[in-house]
Amino acid sequence: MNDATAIAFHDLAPGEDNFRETVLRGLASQPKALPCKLFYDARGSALFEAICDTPEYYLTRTEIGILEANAGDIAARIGPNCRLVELGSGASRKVRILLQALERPVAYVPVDISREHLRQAAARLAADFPGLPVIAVCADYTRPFELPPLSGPPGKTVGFFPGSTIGNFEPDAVVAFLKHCAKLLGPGGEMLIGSDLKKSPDILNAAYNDAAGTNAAFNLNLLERIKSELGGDLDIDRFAHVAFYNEREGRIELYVKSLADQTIGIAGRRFRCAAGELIHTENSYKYAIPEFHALAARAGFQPVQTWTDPGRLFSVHYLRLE
Ligand code: AVI
Repeated sequence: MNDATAIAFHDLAPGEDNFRETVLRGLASQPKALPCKLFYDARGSALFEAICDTPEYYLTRTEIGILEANAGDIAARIGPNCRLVELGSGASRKVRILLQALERPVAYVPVDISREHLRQAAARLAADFPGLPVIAVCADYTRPFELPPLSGPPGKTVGFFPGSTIGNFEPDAVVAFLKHCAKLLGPGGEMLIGSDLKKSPDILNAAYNDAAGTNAAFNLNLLERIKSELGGDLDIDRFAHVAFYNEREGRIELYVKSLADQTIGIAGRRFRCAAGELIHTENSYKYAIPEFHALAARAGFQPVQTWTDPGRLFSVHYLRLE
């Protein structure tokens, strides 16, 4: 490691997902469904950042407010000399609130699949926290991987998973993911996880249908990707963004809706879409606090403390492996 920058980069060479195969499989399935991880090309990632700034999407600013208001409390829970491992670290923004409050953190370990993004975010963070070793790991955090050895004085290894990204997993996949985090962090592992709460459908529906159309652009960008990367033969104007809260399932569901009888052509194959047909693109689960605790318990994690905002819009959970 170079002391001037204090950055190490471990490239676990995550396999590229095959966009074409995933799209062909999703459009051939009945009902049609495309996985939400396909949203995040460069434009999709920028559109998601823009969603976070819309007045209707309360999640990001509320979670930041919770972290800021309770940073001292969280830091006291974590204690001195921790190794903080952020899963899907992206721009590494929210973690700064924690790093400022923590007592002598031994290392910050951002884990992300996007190599260049990770390199740049790690460099920016190391520059802003001189003396803090930043050990970047390029890996697909949804699949099993191992952390590099993290030396230094004894302290906890704590996983950080903000943003309610956990809500984009199906509940069984949450349990599988937390079990894999348990293995990654080792005995006594602890986690800090942001999770959106159940609330009035009006607030939820507005968050995913902002007036400026940012969610719509984000969702329809998947069709833009199919057009530009796969030479897809389709007319984006004949599809619309649909998002609504399914109260029975406790989740926002996102779809692109076909506005006409039409076909999508890709690589010599044609997929018929009926007028009104929905192509599923994402679920975003909302958990009441006891529901989230019950899911975590299925993976062996016990709740230690949960923080919310005064409006009880969002929750941040501190969990410990039992
Ligand atoms: C990344 N994830 C937590 C967002 C969410 O709220 O489920 C993705 C998103 N989809 C539409 N708007 C934002």
